[in-house]
Amino acid sequence: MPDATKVATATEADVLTLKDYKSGDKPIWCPGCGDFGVLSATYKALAALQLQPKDVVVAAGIGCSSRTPYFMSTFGLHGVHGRTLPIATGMKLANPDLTILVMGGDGDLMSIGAGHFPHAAARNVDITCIMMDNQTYGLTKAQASPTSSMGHKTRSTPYGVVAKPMAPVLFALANGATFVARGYSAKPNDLTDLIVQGIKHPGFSFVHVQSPCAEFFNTYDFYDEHIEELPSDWDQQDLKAAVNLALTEEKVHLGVFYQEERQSFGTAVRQFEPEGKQFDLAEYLQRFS
Ligand SMILES: Cc1ncc(C[n+]2csc(CCOP(=O)(O)OP(=O)(O)O)c2C)c(N)n1
Ligand code: SF4
Repeated sequence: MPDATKVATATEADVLTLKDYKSGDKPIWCPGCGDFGVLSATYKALAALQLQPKDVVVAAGIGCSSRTPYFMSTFGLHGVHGRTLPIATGMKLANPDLTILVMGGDGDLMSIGAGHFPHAAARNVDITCIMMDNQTYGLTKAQASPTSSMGHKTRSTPYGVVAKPMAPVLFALANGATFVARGYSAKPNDLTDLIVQGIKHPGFSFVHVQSPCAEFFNTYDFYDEHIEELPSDWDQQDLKAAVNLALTEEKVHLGVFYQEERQSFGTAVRQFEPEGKQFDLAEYLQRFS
């Protein structure tokens, strides 16, 4: 758990710069890890929005990518593998003023945590989920992940992966995410812009980031060759077009695929507050005595 005493205490009047979002702990990632680019884009996005570190929580599970909260001066949670989305949902309901970022890997969010993803998207919980996809389990030394390509040989798949890889953008679109974008860790400025838009969006924002694992699965050459920006006149309200594009395998498109405005989970739930009964713990426990 990141050290709460390190949460920055800038006053409202200060202009916040990148250093205000750094914890002082240096990332321990391998040289060339894509996660450096994602961390840098996240600092820049928070500074662009001038968010006070005390008003931001970065929630993560387990994995190399999930170590991100340690390197930030915001509040942070380094929780159980794959369980960040329900925890973040609770945090947002309890304190709607918080800006909550869920950050983790393709293993954390698409494997053990995949069961939570559709529900956070369908409920439209007002959080921003940034997934660092390196198509492998980096922390545990390179087993196959749900986004590994077919045929990919790893320690856990010595004859090659036989499953079709999950398509995270398609998964998010199919389950009702109201902001869906893709970035590349080697393009941190464009990624910053996507994260800014995701945070500003009032609902469930998913930013899928291709973030290569330099140590075990170095895909920089592949992405440098295959990425393609979305056209400048792309219609971000056209769900079917977004789905079709997400199905494309020839190119890896970057940009905002889709966004829509829909009531967030917190707003929907809070409208019933006047009808709600105050929960009386003593009275409740009495029933079991
Ligand atoms: C309940 C549980 N199961 C399995 C593990 C072992 N484990 C730790 S991290 C991880 C996968 C990490 O992959 P990913 O989320 O893609 O992150 P990366 O390290 O690649 O950034 C696994 C399987 C664990 N810590 N807890
Ligand atoms: S093992 Fe891979 S994902 Fe983990 S820090 Fe090293 S390069 Fe990054």
